[in-house]
Amino acid sequence: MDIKEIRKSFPILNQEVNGHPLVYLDSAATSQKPIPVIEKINEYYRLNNSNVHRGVHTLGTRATEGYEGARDKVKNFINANSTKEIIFTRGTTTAINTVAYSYVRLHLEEGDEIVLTPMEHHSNLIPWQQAAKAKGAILKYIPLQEDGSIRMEDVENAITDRTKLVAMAHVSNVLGTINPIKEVAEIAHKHGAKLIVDGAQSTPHMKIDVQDLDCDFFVFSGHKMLGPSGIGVLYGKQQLLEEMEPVEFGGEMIDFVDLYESTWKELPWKFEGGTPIIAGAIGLGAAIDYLEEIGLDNIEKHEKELAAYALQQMKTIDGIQIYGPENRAGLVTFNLDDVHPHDVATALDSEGIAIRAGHHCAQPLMKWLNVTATARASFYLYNTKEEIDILVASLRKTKEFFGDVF
Ligand code: 7TS
Repeated sequence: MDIKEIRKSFPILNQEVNGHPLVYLDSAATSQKPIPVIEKINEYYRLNNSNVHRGVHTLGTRATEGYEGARDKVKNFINANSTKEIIFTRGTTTAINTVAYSYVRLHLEEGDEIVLTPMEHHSNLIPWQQAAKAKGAILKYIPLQEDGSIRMEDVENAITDRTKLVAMAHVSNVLGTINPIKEVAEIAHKHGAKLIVDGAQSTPHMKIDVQDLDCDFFVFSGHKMLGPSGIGVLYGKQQLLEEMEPVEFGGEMIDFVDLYESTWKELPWKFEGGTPIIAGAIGLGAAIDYLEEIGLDNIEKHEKELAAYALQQMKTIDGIQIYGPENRAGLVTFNLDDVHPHDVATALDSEGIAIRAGHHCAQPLMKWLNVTATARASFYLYNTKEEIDILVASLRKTKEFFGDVF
């Protein structure tokens, strides 16, 4: 993988921020976009813009082909069985809420259990709290080990015949933990439960095969994988999606409408009420082409190397606390002594380094870590070891500065 060449595709990286070359280490929040993605969206609006699935005119046909072509790319990208299983949504959050409102509320009864982990992003937690409250169901949590991983025997203990659903992040956005989804799916299915996987932090960084994982639902966001914001994907096994009622009603998703009764289109369109996210889907398709050209295996390997190097270097900083397991995805979450993470992020920003600070939409996990907030550096295919050296040098400087203040 030629990182220098790759970086040429990301014009945003080639700038100074606060008088320093930009070091962008916040891709877990959102990734930057390569020129082919920007140009594809540009081309769509310049040449092909039209609404889909209705016009018989040429632009309408081009827009429809672009939109449905993107669906086909997504299907191949995650190895789904059929494009009927690929629903375009606004992002991970909307996809999870769709399953919570439609599938889960349909099947959930009083006393049923939903099994989660304490590492979930709020988007994979609050929809289940709300569904459980509405139906009198119970939330159960698989405990975390000290390093932020889960043990299979705890998974075995948590999932029982009363479990209707297991909801789990593939990769934690805070700890970088990579969860054993395939094994969890097997246990869930043994008990007749369904598994929804939050793939927001895995899909951009590793090869996903939903048939191999055998999860029932899998969701992710385009903006974290080089695509535009406002587009995401809900994958569901066809039979489950067939059973489900739409959540949004209106144009585009209907078959026949009468004054008192209506019927829906077939999959996947029954879940895509209103004019869909056409340019977003086309942009996501271009992002998939770009990722596939470089190869997910190469990207994963590069990020693992960066994470291992960052861990090794950051550990040498006096007073640093690093969270998460040794075997992790491409991010490092940490605190620097008593310096507030917002102060760390502000100090780094003054040197052109972008990291995230805060609770990372994982307040229960912050509580478990016994902190109110952390700092997080996250990596992607365009980051380099040199950038990690800059981060580490700047962290040392920050530590010394605040050390003098305290
Ligand atoms: N699930 C996980 C694991 C995430 O990391 C995020 C976003 C979401 C769900 C929600 O995705 P959305 O596209 O619907 O917003 N995570 C982060 C983050 O870590 N920093 O900013 C957003």
